[in-house]
Amino acid sequence: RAALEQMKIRDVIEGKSGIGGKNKKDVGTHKFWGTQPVPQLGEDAPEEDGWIEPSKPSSEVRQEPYPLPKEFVWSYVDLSDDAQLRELWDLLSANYVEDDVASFRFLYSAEFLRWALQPPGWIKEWHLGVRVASNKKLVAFISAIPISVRVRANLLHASEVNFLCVHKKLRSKRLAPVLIKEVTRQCNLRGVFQALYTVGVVLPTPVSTCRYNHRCLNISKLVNIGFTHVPSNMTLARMILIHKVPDRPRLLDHGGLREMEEKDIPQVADLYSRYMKRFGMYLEFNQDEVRHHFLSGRGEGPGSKDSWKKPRQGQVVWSYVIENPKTHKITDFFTFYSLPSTIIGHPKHDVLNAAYLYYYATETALEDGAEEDGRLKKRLEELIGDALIIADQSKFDVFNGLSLMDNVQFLKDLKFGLGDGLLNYYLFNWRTAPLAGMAPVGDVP
Ligand code: MYA
Repeated sequence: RAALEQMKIRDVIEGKSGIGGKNKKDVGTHKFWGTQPVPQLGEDAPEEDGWIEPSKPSSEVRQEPYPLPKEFVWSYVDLSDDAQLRELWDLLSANYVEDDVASFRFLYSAEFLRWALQPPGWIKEWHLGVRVASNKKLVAFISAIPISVRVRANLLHASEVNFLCVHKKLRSKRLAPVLIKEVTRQCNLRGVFQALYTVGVVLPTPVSTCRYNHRCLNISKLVNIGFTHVPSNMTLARMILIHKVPDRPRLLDHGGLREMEEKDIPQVADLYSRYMKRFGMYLEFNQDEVRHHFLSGRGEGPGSKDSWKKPRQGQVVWSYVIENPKTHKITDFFTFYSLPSTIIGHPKHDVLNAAYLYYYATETALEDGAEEDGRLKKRLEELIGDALIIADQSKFDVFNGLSLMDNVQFLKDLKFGLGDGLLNYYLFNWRTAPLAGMAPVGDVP
């Protein structure tokens, strides 16, 4: 069974499963996606990487917004304004992504939305809302943020599109294609002609497909809400025992583990970029972006030696480094973020507190032969094992990780279980052959 599970993970990262699953429509039935500059389903892998439609000067880009049905108007959502941030939160918390059987719905916090949508260089016209003309209620949204994404040999100045949402009462009216075309126009006006996005369903055409894996922490709650079940050969008590993690991070006392600080940014940025070169697709981060993604979402309150025990007020991201005490060199780091879900219609529990593994890097990966002789696996198990302990102390119920980067090295031995969810990665207006191991993108819907 173990071997089978491992094989499933491999199939997924190599793009063999997922694509062509139950969500696949026949080639040619995508009325909208069939008209867009994306590889169509069933197309052969390209011989060379490159754009599908050429870029054009902004004067040649359509100057007027795409028309909406007459009862709606376009509206930029200004997330620096608390009232508008609240409107977006209201829309998403009631209408955003749910699982297949509508048991859970993502519940992004307001702090998370600001963190995800206002990275360095964010553009106000890329936070695009649709309101009802008569009462100004926000009923749909789409966003883009600027990114530099490396895809094999090319560095693309692109956007990352996320938080596409149409109010439940307005579904299936072809509003989503209008939102996508308008955000494309807004990107084009800024000279951006490529985009990256992740979607649970299969559209034309994923560049890679990853599977979610879940490390259960709060077993009683997860069993109670139906997130997981007690296997027939086990009792609940035994399951709790098997999944118990230590109380204190193992690398804390002698291993050099501490919270990341401002002074670590240059070293973390350098380690990140050297480590990421191992993958076929990843985001390039400059130091400002490292600061934003790893430090700015940490909420209120000073850091303390014991902060691993307790989240701060409004904390979105948890970032830790390993510093060699003699040389002061940062040899490793790991980060994870908080993305709760509403538990729909449960009598006792209303929120699932989930942590998501975000970026990590280790010098060990860059040492000769470390992958082959098991050193990399051992180091990653130490690092991510401590991430699990910190998440457990911070009262997360579950810790999620995708089957990408070096994750397959540790997922099984750290007792992650395979989830049902797949996440498809897409590139807009860029052809490249399917990609296996790659880095996570921003946050994942
Ligand atoms: S992924 C998260 C998406 N959001 C949700 O799942 C929240 C809950 N669901 C909804 O709010 C609605 O169901 C949505 C669709 C809004 C998803 N991505 O208006 P419709 C195609 C792309 O009648 P609705 C995220 O945020 C569908 O195949 N296309 O449908 C990343 C069909 O086209 P075709 C999607 O259900 C978003 C058409 O839309 C998606 O009322 C990246 C039907 O339209 C989807 N998730 O609304 C967007 N779902 O007939 C692309 C359905 O051809 C960005 N569809 O099959 C592209 C890059 C743009 C920038 C380029 C810059 C250069």
